[in-house]
Amino acid sequence: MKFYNSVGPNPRMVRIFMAEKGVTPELVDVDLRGGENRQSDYMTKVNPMGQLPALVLDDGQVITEITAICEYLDEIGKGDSLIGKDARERAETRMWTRRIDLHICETMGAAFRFGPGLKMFQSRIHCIPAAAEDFAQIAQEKIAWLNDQMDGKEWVCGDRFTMADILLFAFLEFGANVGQAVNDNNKNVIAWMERMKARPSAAA
Ligand SMILES: N[C@@H](CCC(=O)N[C@@H](CS)C(=O)NCC(=O)O)C(=O)O
Repeated sequence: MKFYNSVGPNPRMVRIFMAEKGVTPELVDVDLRGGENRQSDYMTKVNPMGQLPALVLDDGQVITEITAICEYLDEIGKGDSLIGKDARERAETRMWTRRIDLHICETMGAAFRFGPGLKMFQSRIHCIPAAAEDFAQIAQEKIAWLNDQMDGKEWVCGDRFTMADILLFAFLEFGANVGQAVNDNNKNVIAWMERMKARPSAAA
């Protein structure tokens, strides 16, 4: 198995997931800043979306989109499932994962690509620089909403550590590095961040 890796929160999310599940594929580093992922070689052979990461199985099948990659790794990796042991748990994990993905990761990512990352992204995707600040604000509003939802909970899904935690963590740490740090008022999220940082997988 090969994992096409780069800088950025999406590959990191999967690296953390792999560390939790004891999966160690061969890593292939791709020069994202230099735009290697937008060259025809990568787009025709690996991911026609031109993004990272990508997981290439031994039979050549390519899996992209981080939550899909993690769903696959969850089934082949070691230990307890990070999605859930039954239909009810899996639905809960996917509900939170989708909420976090749509409302926090996507808005935070757009704020970065249209703002501080504009120079790199303007030749790659349709950018709306005037929307950067609004997307950053929406991300913060949703983090505040999530903070209320986290009251009394150890992890996003209560006492179960899941894929939803890993997704949120990778993006909130990314946000902190690009001018979108979590507001200090969000005490539940800040305390949860410390629990996440204490896990060995946070080094991935
Ligand atoms: N929806 C994709 C998002 C992947 C993504 O946006 N990856 C970023 C790296 S964090 C990327 O490839 N950026 C460079 C580019 O778009 O040229 C996923 O779930 O994997």
